[in-house]
Amino acid sequence: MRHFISALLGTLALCGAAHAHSVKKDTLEIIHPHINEPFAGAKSAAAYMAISNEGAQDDRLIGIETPAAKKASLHSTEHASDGVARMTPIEAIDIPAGETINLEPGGMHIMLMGLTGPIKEGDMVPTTFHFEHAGPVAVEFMVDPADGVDHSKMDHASPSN
Ligand SMILES: [Cu+2]
Repeated sequence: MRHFISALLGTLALCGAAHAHSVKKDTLEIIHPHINEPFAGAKSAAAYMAISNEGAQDDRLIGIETPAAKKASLHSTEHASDGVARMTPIEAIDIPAGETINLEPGGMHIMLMGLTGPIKEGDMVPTTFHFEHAGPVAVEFMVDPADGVDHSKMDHASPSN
């Protein structure tokens, strides 16, 4: 199946390893970076993955760029006492040595805001991750089936989101 998708998207391929489910740079591994297909017309989408650091040095994810959105932000989710989950922008995501950090629904995630075009299941969305120590890493988000959550309607702490 992966080969079939790769063949379809061959013209978009940036490099040979880009369609694998994980991306390695030095001792960092970004595992299954993905977006669930957003609703048609959605202005934003959330991306999830796990990032493991098998090295001896702590690292931090400090930013993401993608042509698929006007802005990509790092978000945490805080669960208030009223039961409402609110997402707030964070400066960086720490990836301590020897640990695996999960970016998942209800927790930290990457928010693509101001989508520049439709994102459909099966697409590969190109991005560049910036790590404090490992530097820039080319990563593609795989677009998985819709999860039924209209992320754009979730409560964001900042009105500019
Ligand atoms: Cu968010």
